[in-house]
Amino acid sequence: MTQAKETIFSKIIRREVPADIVYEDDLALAFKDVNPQAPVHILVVPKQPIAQISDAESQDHALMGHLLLTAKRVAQQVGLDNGYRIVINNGSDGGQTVYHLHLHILGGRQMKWPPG
Ligand code: DGP
Repeated sequence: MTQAKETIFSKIIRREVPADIVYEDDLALAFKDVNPQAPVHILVVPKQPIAQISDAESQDHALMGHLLLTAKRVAQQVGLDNGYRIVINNGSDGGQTVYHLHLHILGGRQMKWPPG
């Protein structure tokens, strides 16, 4: 695993920058996206700063599973009973802008396919 450089998400995790936090455990934090693309738009981040999914290695196996299950749990918690989308943008072509791995939970409207 390549250690990520410090990003705004590390500051949110340390509570140095405010965010609307909806879930926290030992390994992960979930908070509302500052620029929502759907009525519900929440980010799930590992507290350990992995830059992007393409940097994750076999030793991160359990953490990757935990992040997915956390996204499911948070979606349930906020009442996305009609469905939702989980997105991971990876790298420049993937549209990633913050290089601290994060899962987007998008919901509260009908999603389109293919995505832009
Ligand atoms: P991505 O493009 O996948 O790297 O998504 C980064 C997301 O992070 C983007 O949807 C906006 C969100 N974001 C960026 N800075 C902040 C911040 O300071 N606070 C919060 N809550 N979200 C942020």
